[in-house]
Amino acid sequence: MIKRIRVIIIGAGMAGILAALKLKQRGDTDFIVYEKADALGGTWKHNRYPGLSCDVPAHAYTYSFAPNPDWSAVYAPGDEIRQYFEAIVDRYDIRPFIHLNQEVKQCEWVNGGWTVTVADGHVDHADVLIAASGVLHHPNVPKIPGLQNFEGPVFHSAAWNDGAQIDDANVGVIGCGSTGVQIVSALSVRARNLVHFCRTPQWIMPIRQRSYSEEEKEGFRADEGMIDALRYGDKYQAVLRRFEAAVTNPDSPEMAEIEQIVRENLETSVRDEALREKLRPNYRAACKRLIFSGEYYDAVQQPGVHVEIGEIEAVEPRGVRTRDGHFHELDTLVLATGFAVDRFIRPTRVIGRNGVTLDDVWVRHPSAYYAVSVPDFPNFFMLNGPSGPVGNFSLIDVAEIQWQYIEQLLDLLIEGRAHDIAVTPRAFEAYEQWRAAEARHTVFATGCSSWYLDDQGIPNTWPKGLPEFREAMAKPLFEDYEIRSTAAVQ
Ligand code: NA7
Repeated sequence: MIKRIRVIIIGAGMAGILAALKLKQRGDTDFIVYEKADALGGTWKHNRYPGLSCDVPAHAYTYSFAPNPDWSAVYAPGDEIRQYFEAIVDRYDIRPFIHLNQEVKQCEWVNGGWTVTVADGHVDHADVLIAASGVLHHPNVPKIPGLQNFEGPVFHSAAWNDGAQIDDANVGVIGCGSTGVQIVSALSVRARNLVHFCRTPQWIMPIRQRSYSEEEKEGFRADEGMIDALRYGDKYQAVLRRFEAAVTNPDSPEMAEIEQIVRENLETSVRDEALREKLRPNYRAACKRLIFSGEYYDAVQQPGVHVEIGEIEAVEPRGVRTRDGHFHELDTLVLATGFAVDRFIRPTRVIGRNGVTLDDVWVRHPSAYYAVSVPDFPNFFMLNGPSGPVGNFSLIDVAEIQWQYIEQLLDLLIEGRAHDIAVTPRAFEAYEQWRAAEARHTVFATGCSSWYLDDQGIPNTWPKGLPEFREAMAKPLFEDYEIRSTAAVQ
């Protein structure tokens, strides 16, 4: 017996678009995508700051089934990635299924199905809920004394203020994650004075950004195999495997190699000894998410660019004062201070069986069985949910692996073999124990602060490489799921 199920997808970023087009291709479900923003693209719609690019090579940060011969550069600029997703939505004809400006406020499991309430008050119903609401989404606005008193424009990197004075202005950038490093690299040739407030210095992996020539793009168009060779060929795959070996075993020769590369980058790129020592981190490479940049060290050695390491004392109406009493007069202040990383689908209220909410289950930190399923939340599946692979992988690869896994669970519903499915509490706990124990051995746990760590300081990440993730996700262990039949529900 085939049942036509209805699926609600929350979020029209990379993962939500993936789910939608895959369901459209199957043709055996009804589905709808709710997106709270006024346009699709998720991260690539919200982030528009100068210098934005993806630090995963463009041909690897692409849906596997929709290669793009037209990428302009080895590392694609953010707006080009946004345009790629727009083009995909049209190519797969899923725009009519995407409802913009529709923020989902609450999802509740009632009478064997999901009741979904949207901000405008309308209520929808579905058999299955797919949370594709992103990982790094809610800006972290730092609690720095006096921040609210700054007289010039002050804004978060994910809410870029196009009206703010940058060219020939005095600009401050707080934060030196991937975002702050990209912004500083881009603004170093535009601002009159640029101050990078960097609480904790970062290790920088040098990369060579370059544009693809027209001949190269022509080659990609004529022969998709050339794109595959870049993405799946030995060279790039070997880089990934070496990186995974390093991250999962900090004592490995692969980690020693990374440490040597980033140390050498610092030694050879930064000429002034005092600046070099200021920029030298006191923790292991890749403990924080490794920064990929071929430009940052050059940028901070430009005239008019200054790096302040350490804590900020206070923001004052005309600038920023550091702990040593030094005052930097500024026209514009950019907060590249990262995101609230424990939110996932929240603040949307998700209520599972017996009134249990995600806030209840995630009271310590967000977690999910293989980053996909949570006990007592039947037919609720996440893409890029908590504790998934987050190292310097392509999250598109991760979402595709997760989707083919989720589809196998959907098949049980569509084929009428189940009415609802959720991981059992036992399997969830066993998985979480294994994952956390393994994660303690990764480089992320070697003594630095980062957005990977949970409230206990344990990396809230998949603790192995991508091939292991792919293998583990190839087929669900159905014995780990509570699979209820229609009869049991009625
Ligand atoms: P990240 O990587 O979380 O970096 C945030 C930065 O902001 C980091 O340097 C923080 O310093 C700094 N920060 C946060 N709060 C403060 C306060 N209160 N004072 C000073 N500095 C502060 O975010 P990104 O946006 O750069 O990158 C996020 C991800 O996007 C990245 O990993 C890629 O996946 C893409 P800290 O290191 O905590 O001392």
